[in-house]
Amino acid sequence: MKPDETQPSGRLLKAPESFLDPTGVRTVFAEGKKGRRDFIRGAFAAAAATAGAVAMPARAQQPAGDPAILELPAHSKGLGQPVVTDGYGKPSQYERNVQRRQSPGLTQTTQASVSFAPLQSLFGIVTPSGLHFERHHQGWWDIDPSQHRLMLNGMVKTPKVFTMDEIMRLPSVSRFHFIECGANTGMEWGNVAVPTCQYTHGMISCSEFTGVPLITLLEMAGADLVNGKFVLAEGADGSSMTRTIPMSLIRSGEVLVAYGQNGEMLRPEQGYPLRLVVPGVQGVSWVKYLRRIEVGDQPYATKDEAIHYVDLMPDGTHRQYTSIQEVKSVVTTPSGGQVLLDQGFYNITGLAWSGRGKIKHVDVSVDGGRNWRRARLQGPVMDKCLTRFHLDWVWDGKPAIIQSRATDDTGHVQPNYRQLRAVRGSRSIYHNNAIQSWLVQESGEVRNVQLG
Ligand SMILES: Nc1nc2c(c(=O)[nH]1)N[C@H]1C(S)=C(S)[C@@H](COP(=O)(O)O)O[C@H]1N2
Ligand SMILES: [Mo]
Repeated sequence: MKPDETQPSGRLLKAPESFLDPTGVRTVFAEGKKGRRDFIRGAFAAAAATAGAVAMPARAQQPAGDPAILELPAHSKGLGQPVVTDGYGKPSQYERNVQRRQSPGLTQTTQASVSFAPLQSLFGIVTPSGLHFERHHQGWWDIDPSQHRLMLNGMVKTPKVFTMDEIMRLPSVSRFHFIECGANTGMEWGNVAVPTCQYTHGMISCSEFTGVPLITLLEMAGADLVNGKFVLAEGADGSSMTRTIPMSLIRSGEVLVAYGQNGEMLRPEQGYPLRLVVPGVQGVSWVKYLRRIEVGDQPYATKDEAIHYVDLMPDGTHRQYTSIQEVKSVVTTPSGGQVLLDQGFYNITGLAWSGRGKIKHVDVSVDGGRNWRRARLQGPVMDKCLTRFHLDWVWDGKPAIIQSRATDDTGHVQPNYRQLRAVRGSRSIYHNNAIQSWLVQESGEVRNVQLG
């Protein structure tokens, strides 16, 4: 085969660092075509200019903007810090304000049991593990993984007890999914307008989870996958969290026995060393500190699904096992508590998700729902995962009501409050997926408002 003449010969190719040596660069590309040579010469000229960056341009050539750019700060002149070898990397000291927090809308108890993720400060779709929302029914634990065990029993041929080592040597998968507490946005049912999107929607987070499909473990134990229609998942903490999971979800391979979160082991707050990942289903079913899976032929109606996580309907009945988190979205900027400093361009951005599948589209209104524009979805758009959306907006300084309305690929559309209340009444706690409204006031201050 004739060698590609536009490419330099591999034999002569130097390591990238030698590109600072002009003779080296010329030798390497001597055989190349003119265009390529010119490009490299240009790049080299740019590199030389950068190397001489300490020689600042004269003031007369200075571009528009902050003149302080010409003053070299201490960090450009001195020796920086050594590598961090003695600990775990931390965010910048200037990001101290980005924290999970307790809601001002909840009764403060002696031991807090919910913290909300700062959605307004996050980019993309992944929640940094240290900012993942928390919900503990009986506090969290840092369990010794060498002591932790997972038992499989019930309708299985061979009841089994797994150690962490035994689980972690099995074939694993990694998948991005959101987890949302069924009570997320629950305060808004009662028209309690908590101030920021951290408190309205911050009981949601999204991570890459790594683990073993539960179906693999069930098959190893010889589970009866014909008559076994449900499993019971049980946690090892004092709340003895127990939830029924339908076998239909497990058979698809979606439900994971997970130990990994964003490339490392789960955080203790998230159930270290083992948690159930039940994509699309409300957070309570994602049992943390997972210690037991029992296979059965009917739902278990445990305390955690008989008293809690039931929906009070307008006729006074309770709806049970409504576990899917329906299509929902929220604008995270501009959002409650933020201030627009000036008129002009703003990037409206937010998050959308559906427990039924992928986000198909998101519409955004800046006039309280009269007109809608299609937002740009930022890839990747994944199944039962947060999706980031954006919309260009020029604020004219007048009051504006910003809303987002998501549609998923099963055709479900996020309702407004009037539509939601018509079906669900106003005394519920769980599964509020109504359209959120943020009022941008003339002052630029953004407030949480509810449109009827
Ligand atoms: N063992 C155990 N699992 C649990 C809980 C718990 O208190 N104990 N809380 C549940 C609830 S209500 C939710 S919303 C999620 C919260 O998960 P996170 O704390 O990782 O955000 O975990 C669920 N799994
Ligand atoms: Mo929850």
